[in-house]
Amino acid sequence: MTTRLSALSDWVAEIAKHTQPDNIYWCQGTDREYRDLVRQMLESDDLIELNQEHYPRCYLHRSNPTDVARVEHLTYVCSKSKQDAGPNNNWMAPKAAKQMMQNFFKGCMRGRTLYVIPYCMGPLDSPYARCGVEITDSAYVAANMYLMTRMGTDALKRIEKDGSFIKGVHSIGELDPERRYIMHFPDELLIMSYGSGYGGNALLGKKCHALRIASHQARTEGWLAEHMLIVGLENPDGETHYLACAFPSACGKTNLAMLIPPESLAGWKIWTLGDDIAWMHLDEQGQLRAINPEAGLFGVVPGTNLNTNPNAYKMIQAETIFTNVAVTKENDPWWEDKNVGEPAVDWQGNLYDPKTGAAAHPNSRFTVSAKHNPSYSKLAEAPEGVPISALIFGGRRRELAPLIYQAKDWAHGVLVGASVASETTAAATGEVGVVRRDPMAMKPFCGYNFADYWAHWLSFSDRSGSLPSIFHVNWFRQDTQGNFLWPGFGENLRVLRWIIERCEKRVGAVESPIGYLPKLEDIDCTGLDLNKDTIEQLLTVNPEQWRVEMRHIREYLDEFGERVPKQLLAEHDKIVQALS
Ligand code: OXD
Ligand code: MN
Repeated sequence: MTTRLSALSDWVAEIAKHTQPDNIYWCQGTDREYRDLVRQMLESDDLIELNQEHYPRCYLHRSNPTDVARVEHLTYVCSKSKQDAGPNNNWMAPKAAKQMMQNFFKGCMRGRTLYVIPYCMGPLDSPYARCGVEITDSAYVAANMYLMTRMGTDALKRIEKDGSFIKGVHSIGELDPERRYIMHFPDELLIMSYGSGYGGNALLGKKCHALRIASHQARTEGWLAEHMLIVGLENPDGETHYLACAFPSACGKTNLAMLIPPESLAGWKIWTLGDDIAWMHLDEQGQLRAINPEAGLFGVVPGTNLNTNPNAYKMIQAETIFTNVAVTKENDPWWEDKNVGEPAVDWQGNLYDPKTGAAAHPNSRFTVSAKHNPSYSKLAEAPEGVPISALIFGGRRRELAPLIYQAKDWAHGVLVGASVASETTAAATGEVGVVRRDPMAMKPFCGYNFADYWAHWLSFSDRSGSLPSIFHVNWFRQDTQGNFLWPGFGENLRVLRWIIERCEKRVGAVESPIGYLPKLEDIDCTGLDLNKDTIEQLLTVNPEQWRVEMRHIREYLDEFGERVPKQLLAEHDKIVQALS
């Protein structure tokens, strides 16, 4: 197969000439092709067959132990000027970056196959979808892209119709951490990634295209590319509201996207549109509408069980690629908090020894098509996307942030988003419990200067009078002994329900300096083991702590200098005044 689009065939020829592969293969995106890729990888030991009776068509991939996570320090945004990339990104001059990458890529595919993967981010017939082509020498990447995106012949047809596409060149290279870089060239709509086979570094449709490059495109074209899950909440009367929610890593995004209503909210249904990325456009009526550009999930495995996320647990019983989990004696996949079975072999393939740490890597992953999610929304394929009723930001804060509050208006909501911060957990390396600023949960993913990004967010209120309300949640408040005050998981629906009632203007609120809070009686806590004091604690604002927080927020905003929108600073001043 090849293409009638010369911009594409010429580019593939140029990359092949430079990288010297033995073969070139154009992916078609058929099930049969996926089976062939799996068979080849079983032969080359890139995949290991798991117990096919217990886990049909499930396989395990073991990464190089130095290549198990995104590498933010090796990820660069190479805009023309350093100021355009902003203090939130690593920057290298485009010419120097390209030269370095060209040197790495020279002849790197000798003895390998070059896969051409045309893909479409978003439903194939959606005006909001955007396409890309990834060139890679990794069959694992091709197989994962099959599960995660709409790829192959149909995507190629759309690319030929559009006449344009994002270019992504990837090679696993030598998997040498010294020769590993993930480079973005937003002005050329180009990604070059070398030396890693790990998801976020290598599956270029996801973080590289759908967030870093797309956020840049979205700014020029007037839309938003966000690190947000999209979920539909259907009430017992059959009415559904859609929410888009941004949380930093380790705040339970996938769990929230697939939540199971608690018994006390029987009759409610949850529909998942996406668990990681939302592309949002204003329609002609000024309604914000979202699509999920992805078609699959690349989720963290440890902690997934029948209590924390029953839908995800069921979804990964078949047709799943596991990366870096442990295995049991029966050759079933195993991970910490699976609550079933015992590990026999750890994620590196060694006999499991508890003294050497976790059996599954803390960042071990599942890749699975979203079709297998029991709560997958039919509207995930709707070309026009879904109308968004509310945007929700959140973070992991032991103290300070109440369980829920609502921003007073759009501009205040943008400040709430820009102020998102979260405490680090044991799942990441480094100190635990340190507060990290992560505006809109986009710190690792915004492809341009955050100051310009906040200005872009603020500009939406000039274009629509019916923007969604903005909220902030914190499921992670703790008492002085370190016990969580709020039960979390499915019970979070009680809070989401208040959000919907606010959107429908069916419930009042209490005004506070930081925004609107629920009246105690408006969060339904029936059946929960929570006393009134705890609920009060969850919903109070401590002015002392907030004054300190506002100082930290201001210091953070000031790091972005003159470019920070005055309107954002004015929103900050308003809160400081209200607190004093
Ligand atoms: C992810 C992340 O993998 O945000 O989705 O790190
Ligand atoms: Mn993510």
